[in-house]
Amino acid sequence: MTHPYQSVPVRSSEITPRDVYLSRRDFIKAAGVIAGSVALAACLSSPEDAPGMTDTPAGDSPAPDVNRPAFTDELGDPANTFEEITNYNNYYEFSTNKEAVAPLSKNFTTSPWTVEVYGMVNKPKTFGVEDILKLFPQEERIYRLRCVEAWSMVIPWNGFPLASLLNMVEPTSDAKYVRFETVYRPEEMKGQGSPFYPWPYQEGLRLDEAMNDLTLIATGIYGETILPQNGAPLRLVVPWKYGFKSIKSIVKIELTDQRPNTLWNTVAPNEYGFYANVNPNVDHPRWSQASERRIGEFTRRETLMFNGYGEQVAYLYEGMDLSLQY
Ligand SMILES: Nc1nc2c(c(=O)[nH]1)N[C@H]1C(S)=C(S)[C@@H](COP(=O)(O)O)O[C@H]1N2
Ligand SMILES: [Mo]
Repeated sequence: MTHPYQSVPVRSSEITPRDVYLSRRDFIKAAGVIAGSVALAACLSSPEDAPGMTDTPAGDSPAPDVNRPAFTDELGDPANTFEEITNYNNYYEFSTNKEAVAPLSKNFTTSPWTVEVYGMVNKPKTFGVEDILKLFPQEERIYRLRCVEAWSMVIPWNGFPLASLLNMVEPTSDAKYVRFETVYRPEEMKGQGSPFYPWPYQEGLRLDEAMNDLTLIATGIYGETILPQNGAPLRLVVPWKYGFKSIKSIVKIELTDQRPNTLWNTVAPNEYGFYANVNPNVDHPRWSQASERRIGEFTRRETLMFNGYGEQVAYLYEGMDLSLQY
């Protein structure tokens, strides 16, 4: 086959095999980017690249990144490689160490799997993952993911708009919020043995946020079935909000008139709000949100309001004080 990553732009419909990313990974290892990024306890400690820390150990000279895929988002930002996306993960059910998540989640059971959609709906339904893949046409969406810890990636997801699934169960006029719940399986997810977190992981969106076309249920990455470390078999992706809103390995979706409690808001309400919209003007109490480190890059870049998706989502917050994340 032809090599898709030279100077030729790749159509997003073309699927890229993962082996072509391997050279990129070797490059990263050589440059010490992964090895040098200290994985601190994610959301509760300082950002993984606090001001003053550098990712590149002294002595390594930054080299031009020739292996960057030609896949780009709508801003022209190149996608991160499959290897980056699948080896640097926040997933506290497995580990608070980003590089340990991939090996620890390797044998996680993702089949059979069902998702129960219930609550304030006319047609509650429990979906098997195989039904979901048949019922909803899978699209490719290349989105930026901005973690609240001030690092980011560009990820080519495969999935479908959450709105398609919600429309099928018909929310009643009383429904105002959507609550999501991750599987609770402490035998397989050792992190769920930690008493410091209120397991299972929960998240929530306002119904209109959930219905926005950007809001995705992801089932794949780079055209491949999503791997356990990224939230297999299906996870939420809300690209204009901090990454912790994008809950992984969902088993329950509840329509409700009550604003859901979320794991991070419960653990540290003064640090992690319900809305959690990416906002460079509102600092985290312990670090700045004005800039971020794109995984694989050597200099920081400015963080964009709503992570660059303002045109699509600013209407949701008209009249709200955006300096309040709660
Ligand atoms: N169930 C669950 N979902 C989760 C998390 C988690 O620890 N558990 N971490 C969140 C955080 S903080 C981020 S930044 C993203 C990371 O997604 P990725 O590893 O696929 O890049 O997942 C989010 N979803
Ligand atoms: Mo995050």
